[in-house]
Amino acid sequence: MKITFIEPFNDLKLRYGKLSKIGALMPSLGIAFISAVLKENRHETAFIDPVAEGLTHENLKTIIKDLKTDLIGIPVFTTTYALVRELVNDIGCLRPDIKILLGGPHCSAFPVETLENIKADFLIYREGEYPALNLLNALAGNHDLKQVKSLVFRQGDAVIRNEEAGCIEDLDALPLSDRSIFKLEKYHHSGEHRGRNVLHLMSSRGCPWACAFCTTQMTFGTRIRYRSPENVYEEMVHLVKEYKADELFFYDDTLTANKKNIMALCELILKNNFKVIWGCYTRVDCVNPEMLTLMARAGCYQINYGVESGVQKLLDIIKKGFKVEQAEKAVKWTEEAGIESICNFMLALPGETREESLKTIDFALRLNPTYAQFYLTMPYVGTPLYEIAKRYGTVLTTNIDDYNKTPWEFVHYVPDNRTEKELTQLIKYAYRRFYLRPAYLIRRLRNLSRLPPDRFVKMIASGIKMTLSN
Ligand code: B12
Ligand code: SF4
Repeated sequence: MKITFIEPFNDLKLRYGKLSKIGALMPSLGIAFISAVLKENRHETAFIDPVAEGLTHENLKTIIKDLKTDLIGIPVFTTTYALVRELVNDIGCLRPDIKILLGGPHCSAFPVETLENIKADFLIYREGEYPALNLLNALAGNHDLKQVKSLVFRQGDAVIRNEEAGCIEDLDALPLSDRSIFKLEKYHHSGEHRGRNVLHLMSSRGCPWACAFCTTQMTFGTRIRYRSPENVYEEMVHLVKEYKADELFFYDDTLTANKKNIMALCELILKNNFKVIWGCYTRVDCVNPEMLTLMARAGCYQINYGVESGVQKLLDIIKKGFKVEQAEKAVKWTEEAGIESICNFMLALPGETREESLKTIDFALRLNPTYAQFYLTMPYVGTPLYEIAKRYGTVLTTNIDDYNKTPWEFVHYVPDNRTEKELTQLIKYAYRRFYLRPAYLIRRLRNLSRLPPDRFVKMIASGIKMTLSN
């Protein structure tokens, strides 16, 4: 069977607002994994990304009219829900003969409701690789769809949800993700990356922490499963040799969760004298100086931390599970190891007063990471944060179509005794305070020269736009 994956029209302006010039446009790693498993089992796959390929709505419609495929697969994020609904309606009008399959983070959070409200034929929740394979096999052999675990499908007017497939236990058994379906030259990473050809990979899935705002566990569960360091190393080499990647970025939620594994991976890189720069996401309570020094020696040049707040009471409300002091230590150790740090902060958390917002901004200045990103709190329906947020303030919109609005330009949530107007000003104030410090600007100008020149110019222009706009 042949499945064609189509991304919805999520253009950069919609995703990043004023930061659209430096925002990332990356192909979906989830689809690359599914494609690899399907191809290994003799199915055919293709991929269309209208934004990356510069298509207009009319171009895409023409392509869909002539499409030779048995199935269309569409990823759904909460941010792209409205766009997917539109795309599914268009496909339904143009090609009622093609079946449509949905999957992705929003489907894992709301499997039945999503298929009830979007007129697709099938939906797969949680990890998609083997359920997608089982669905294609079932369709090819005309087998009973009730046997396909993690599938949601229609039967007459009813929407049927099959039992869950469970997590993939042996991640090494998965084939290397399939990048050949992407037109990789059409993509770019966000402005702060040094590489021109940045490719991403994942060495683990799942997360045992329980931050109240997060939806990762709905797809990947609460237990971390790891690929072996040898298997991860093999993919790193493959991406550099086959795809000429000049930077790799790990999409693991917490790359350093298992100290033994990350140390072993770094040792492998060093032993083989393998040269590539790389970055990752991790938690501030999962690093130490010894590990960071080894990571730096093995090519790590950038770490992205979710610091969220400088106020312990607020960190506790969102169940972040670490102490403010741990963030201070982690950023200090990271910079001392010669690794850039990116710290993300959530402003207007439930229960946050104006004084506490200012305290978080001051904290960001004190940490003095290489980059800081400030977001206004956006409580996702279905997360514990959504219920907590209602207790401490007003969720302004429950309309899912509003979730595609950027959390640094649109106010989704107002804590008690605060106003929408004040929060709109606050986020700009945070960026101005952080980025327009003379000492910071001097430090950055020195280091920005490590970026490719065109990206350097875009970073400066976007920074000015973001910090000075009304
Ligand atoms: C990398 C990343 C990004 C990249 C995007 C890169 C890309 N094109 O994928 C960047 C940095 C740009 C980004 C931005 C944002 N992100 Co993000 N991001 C991630 C991250 C860390 C990794 C994604 C990934 O590749 N995962 C690995 C692959 C294997 O998983 P997957 O894509 O989910 O795919 C699996 C299944 O979902 C399913 N599947 C996926 N697609 C499909 C399609 C079909 C047809 C089928 C059948 C199955 C299927 O099968 C796959 C294999 O098992 C995840 C966290 C995570 N652990 O996943 C958050 C995550 C996806 N992001 C999230 C969010 C909230 C955002 C932002 C809104 C953040 C913000 N505040 O601005 C923005 C959205 C921008 C926008 N408006 O579109 C949420 C999504 C929540 C949701 N319900 O939609 C996540 C889950 C983080 C979280 N902790 O909650 N993000
Ligand atoms: S924010 Fe990170 S650490 Fe917290 S639950 Fe999500 S993935 Fe886990």
